[in-house]
Amino acid sequence: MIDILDRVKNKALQEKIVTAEEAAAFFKPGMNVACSGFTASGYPKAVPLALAERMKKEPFTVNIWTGASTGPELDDALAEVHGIKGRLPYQTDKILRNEINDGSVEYLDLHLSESAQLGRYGYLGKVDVALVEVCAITEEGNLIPTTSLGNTASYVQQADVVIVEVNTTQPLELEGMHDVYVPLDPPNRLPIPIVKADDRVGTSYIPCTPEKIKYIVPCDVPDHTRPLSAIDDNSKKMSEFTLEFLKKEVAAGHMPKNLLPLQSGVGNVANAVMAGFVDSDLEDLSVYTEVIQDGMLDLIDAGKLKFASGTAFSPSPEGMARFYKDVAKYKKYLLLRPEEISNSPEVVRRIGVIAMNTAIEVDIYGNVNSTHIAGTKMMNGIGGSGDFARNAFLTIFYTPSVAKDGKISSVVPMCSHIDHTEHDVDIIITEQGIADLRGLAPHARALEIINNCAHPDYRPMLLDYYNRAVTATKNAHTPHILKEALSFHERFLETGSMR
Ligand code: 0RQ
Repeated sequence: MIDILDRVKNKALQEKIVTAEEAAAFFKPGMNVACSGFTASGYPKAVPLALAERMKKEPFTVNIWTGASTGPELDDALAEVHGIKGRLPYQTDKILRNEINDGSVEYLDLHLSESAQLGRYGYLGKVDVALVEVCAITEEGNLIPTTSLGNTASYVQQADVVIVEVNTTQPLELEGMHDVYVPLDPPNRLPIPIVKADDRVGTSYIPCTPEKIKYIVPCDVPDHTRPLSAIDDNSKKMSEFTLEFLKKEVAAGHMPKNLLPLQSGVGNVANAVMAGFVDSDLEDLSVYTEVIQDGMLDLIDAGKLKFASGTAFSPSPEGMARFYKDVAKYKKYLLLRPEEISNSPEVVRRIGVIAMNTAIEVDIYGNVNSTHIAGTKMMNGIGGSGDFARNAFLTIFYTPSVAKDGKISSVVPMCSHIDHTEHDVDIIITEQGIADLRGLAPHARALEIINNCAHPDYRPMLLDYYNRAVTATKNAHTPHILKEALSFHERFLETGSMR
């Protein structure tokens, strides 16, 4: 108890300390619950776990808004008791995914940079309660965030009622690692004055008043971040292609020797690409991204990182332990911002980000599907990939050329769902090679993608489709045979293989 009293600096607020069960009793069916959290970092844990217990005895549902995906104590626990009615703006949880795909959860898959603004305008309904994890509460009632910022500042701003979880496993040294800036809404919005990754433009806390705080709940459950998986051969090849390509860009004078600020997605390929940077002779790198992972700590330790700005700090459990051991050292290089700022199209375009994200499938003209399996089943969501892809200086998408043991080609005639259009995509990289689409019209794009990125097992089928489409359309601008454009997917659904 001593620890939590140290962390709640306002004496009057200490009266509001309750158990997770007492706080969970506050929730009513249909409430919009706006939570902190982005990836498995900085999300509330004790109250959702207690709420899930309550829902087991007394079934009801609420709507859960967050920054992005969260950890199992929130999404998994509530989905398991069928406690989620609506969910936004991103998720990665298996149970929740099944409920989204069987129609029992209504999922709003939103560009992350826009989700806070949609909330502020009331398009999503009213925030009934903001449920946020913090490190500490200041004398004034302001909130010191933990390992992510996400949409928390905007949710707290909108809420009349705030329930705060003070997580005693999060070190107090996290204070100072955040830069909280919530833009004004149009027509009063001003330029966001960030011109490089380490620029600070806001406060180190989330503004809040003691009156808004309804309950304070101690929590001793740590972030449940994901372990790193071993880098597979395909991801390693894609990482090597990336490094070779970026070196050529430097040699051609398209970017400085230390590149431009990097954004990388999450997952196997992203980890491999970051590992490639650590092993390279590149120096003085800067990162303007969403999720800061182990690779950034490795870059710091290797003396190659100037600065990394993100909205979530989400390394593996080993990476988190490494960070907690020396917060003071790593803090000099890392900063967390609201996702409205980390993913801001204005900033991403200004500073010239190199965006590196993973696709589910790409088509022969360079359209990208990041979200849907066979056009219908939601995987995770668009996340921040669209914020970066459209606005980056250089937009790279990765995918292994085949999925499901070669039964699926990730290069298809036409994507079964499109998240990023051909206009947004500069480079496609698979383990087969790299397609540079910049300056190419559709016919040349198709040949570049098929010849460099498709798996040899599928290359002849894709070339055959393209050639027949050229003939059938008499050389039209973007040749397609519409009744065959999804034939690869149909064949997979009927026979279990695209071959
Ligand atoms: O299925 O889970 O059953 O094994 O899709 O694919 O290869 O494990 O790759 O974990 O990196 O995820 C695009 C989903 C890739 C992710 C996506 C199947 C495959 C596997 C996962 P299993 P992998 P990853 C930053 C930016 C959108 C959001 C984003 C994502 C599963 O990167 O969600 O970019 N991106 N955010 O077998 C059928 C295909 C398939 C396929 C793969 N063509 N057809 N199944 N799979 N390709 C982060 C944030 O915004 C927070």
